[in-house]
Amino acid sequence: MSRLSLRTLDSVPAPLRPPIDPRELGVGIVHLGIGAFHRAHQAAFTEDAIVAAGGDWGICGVTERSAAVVDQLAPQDGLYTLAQRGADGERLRVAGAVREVLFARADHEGLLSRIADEAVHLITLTVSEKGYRYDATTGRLRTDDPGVAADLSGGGPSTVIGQLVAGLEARRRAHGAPISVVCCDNLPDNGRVLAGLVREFAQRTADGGELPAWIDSSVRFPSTMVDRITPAATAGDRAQIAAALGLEDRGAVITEPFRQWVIEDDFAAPRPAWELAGAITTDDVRPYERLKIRLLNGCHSTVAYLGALADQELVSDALAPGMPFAAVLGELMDRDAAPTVVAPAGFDLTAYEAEVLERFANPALRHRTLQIAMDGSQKLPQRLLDTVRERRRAGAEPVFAALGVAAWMRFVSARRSDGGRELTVDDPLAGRIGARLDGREDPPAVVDRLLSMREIFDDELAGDAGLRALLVELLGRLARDGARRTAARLIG
Ligand code: CS2
Repeated sequence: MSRLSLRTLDSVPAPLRPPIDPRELGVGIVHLGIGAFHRAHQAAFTEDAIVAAGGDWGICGVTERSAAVVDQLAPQDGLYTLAQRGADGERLRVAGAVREVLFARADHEGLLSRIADEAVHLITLTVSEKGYRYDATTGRLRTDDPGVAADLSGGGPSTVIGQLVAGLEARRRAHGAPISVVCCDNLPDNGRVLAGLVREFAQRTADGGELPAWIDSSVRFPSTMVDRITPAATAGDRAQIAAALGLEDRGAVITEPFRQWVIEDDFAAPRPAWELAGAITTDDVRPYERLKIRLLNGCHSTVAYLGALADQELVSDALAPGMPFAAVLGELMDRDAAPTVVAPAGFDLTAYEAEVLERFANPALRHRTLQIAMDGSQKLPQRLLDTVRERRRAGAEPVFAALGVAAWMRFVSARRSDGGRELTVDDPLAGRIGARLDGREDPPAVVDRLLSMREIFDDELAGDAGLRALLVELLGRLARDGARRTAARLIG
């Protein structure tokens, strides 16, 4: 079977072809971290914005950790199929906004010259929580991280922040045209966090040079809230899409119909008319951001650990009727997370909560609990621990958010499901967590040892005796009764 590419595009059924002409599109955006999420989210918004208002907003997608995406997309001239799966079936469309792909580690010069290109006005990022290499409790760069340290001493650059600073310096030297850097990861205050890291790195390397001042005057870092559930595509998905397309597509992406992007309208240079594609522009993203991270992502991580412990491969299975987990997530949102957020004016929180559960239950998505369980140490602080801390300050006992934390503790300490299946801890801190636990599985020891990890739990949480008791109790129940029965009793 031939492969999808510009050459074969004409053989794709007409309604499935991109609504723009990819051949005509110049590159205006450099995107760091071109995984499935970017292709389902910002690339889709960008393509629709081009349809609505034009502009040379083609994307140069940069892959950070492996060349796999280059192997998928370069032979396809950046084309890939977006398969949107909802209750009313599947909608396929070939997406055309990605115009080139490069592997940062293999082509530093290519990356720097793209960032320095005057036709480029935006750098967007989806490099996941761990890509920022920062300490979530202080917002500072982790200079003890070997990659950061190597970049600071003039290597690579191999880290995202190192690449950004090197690219911005190349741009300043070339012509100094303003540019916006848009973080699209699930971090609170993501634009401000990223700006802080870039400034800190620039100050450490530029030695009083002109870069920090140029960044202050010519670069903006708007915050954004992004939302679209995008599970990893499987070989089965690719085979099914190939059958519909009549072409092989190694870059196909599966996603849900829902998509949301809330963007702080603070740009240094032109941008696509994303609002014409449905994005919300605002001067304060924070209410949306907190809401999404604490309700949706907090629930996602909780159902990932509880579901994996209960031998549920898919989120939709864990939330099927008869399972207790949907009710647990409802309580988590209602009782624990919602009281800690201030919803944007006119926002219907009850409808939002119902929609989150409905989206998670979408059986066509086949989202694996283990995919979401990855990188827990990087996700827990903003997804669950901020909620727990705020509820404790208000004198409450956030049982359901604590259950999510306890389920993570059970997951990383037992490393097997209730049915005896092996569970792998895929996390940048996996080694440190394993060393700290040292094989202990008894609840008080597990709770104390994990609470003592300052990379995850701050002093306030670690010193809260009431919280410790709650976690010991919940972890004890998970170990004794299993995730399913523990959840059922809590909602009983
Ligand atoms: C998920 C998110 O993998 C995860 O940790 O919680 O990727 C989630 O699917 C997205 O944030 C939805 O917008």
